[in-house]
Amino acid sequence: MVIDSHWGGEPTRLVVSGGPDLGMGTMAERREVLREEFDWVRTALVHEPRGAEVIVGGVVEEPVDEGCVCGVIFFNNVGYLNMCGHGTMGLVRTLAYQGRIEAGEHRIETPVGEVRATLEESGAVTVENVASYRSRQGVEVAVDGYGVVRGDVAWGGNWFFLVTEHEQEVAIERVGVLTDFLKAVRLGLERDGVTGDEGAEIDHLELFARYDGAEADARNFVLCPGGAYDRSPCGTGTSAKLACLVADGKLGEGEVWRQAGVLGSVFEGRVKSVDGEGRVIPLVTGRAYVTGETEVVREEGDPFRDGV
Ligand code: PYC
Repeated sequence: MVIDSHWGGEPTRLVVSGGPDLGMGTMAERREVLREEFDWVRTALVHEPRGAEVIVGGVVEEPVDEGCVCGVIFFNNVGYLNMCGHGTMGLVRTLAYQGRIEAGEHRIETPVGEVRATLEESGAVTVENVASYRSRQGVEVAVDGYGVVRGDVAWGGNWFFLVTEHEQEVAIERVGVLTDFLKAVRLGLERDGVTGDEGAEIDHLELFARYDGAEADARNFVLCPGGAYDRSPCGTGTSAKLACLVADGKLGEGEVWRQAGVLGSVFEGRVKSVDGEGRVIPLVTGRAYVTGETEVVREEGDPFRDGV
């Protein structure tokens, strides 16, 4: 059984029962079992004809630590995620929809560590994400057809390249153009061997622009690893942005940064704390909605039952 939800237009599809037996290891260990032995779960749920490239999927797991409400492993159309902000908001709303949790703080295990999520009576969810930080500042990349762009490499639960200097207008009508631009930036990063720490692949790219209005401090456009763009402002991307703002001395503990996505939906980001090495504990608040509850059928003889 899967439950679908979305935050700000970005969908999340979670296996809540009947999923594969991944053992009782950590979420990082279970992610490898899922990848090696049950990748069809990912493709069946996220690829067409049942899914679409925009969907972030996940399996909800029994936690290792009984004090946690659950574990979760997120995936997308090309592979597995470390963490997912909008997906965690979707998970919390899904657990509440199922009657498994009530308002309050809940601990959740992910492949990159434990996160906390607070569900308000209003339905809003605040995710306290993993410690986030900027790894490299002002990296210049020569991008074919566009010239030199400059950005920061930062960790927010996934690895991001945050493009701050560019000539692009961020608007929903320009999704195709922005996607082409960030795909070209990705090729430049790959060519130049720009990575996250310890050679980790930079899987998400994020473009920032002014937001005209009082609701947000900036608008972003986020390209996900499989070529889809994030319809939401991206929870892990907002965490990476908070870390960069703190590193630049532009945001401090307790201060708020409101991040609009390309559709105009807004995450409220806050800096809970900063340690001596500049690692930020981000708080990201949003509101997810449940959109469906489905018994998945994989009919014998269907050549596309596990996705195209
Ligand atoms: O909200 O962290 C996020 C996210 C990652 C990919 C899509 N959304």
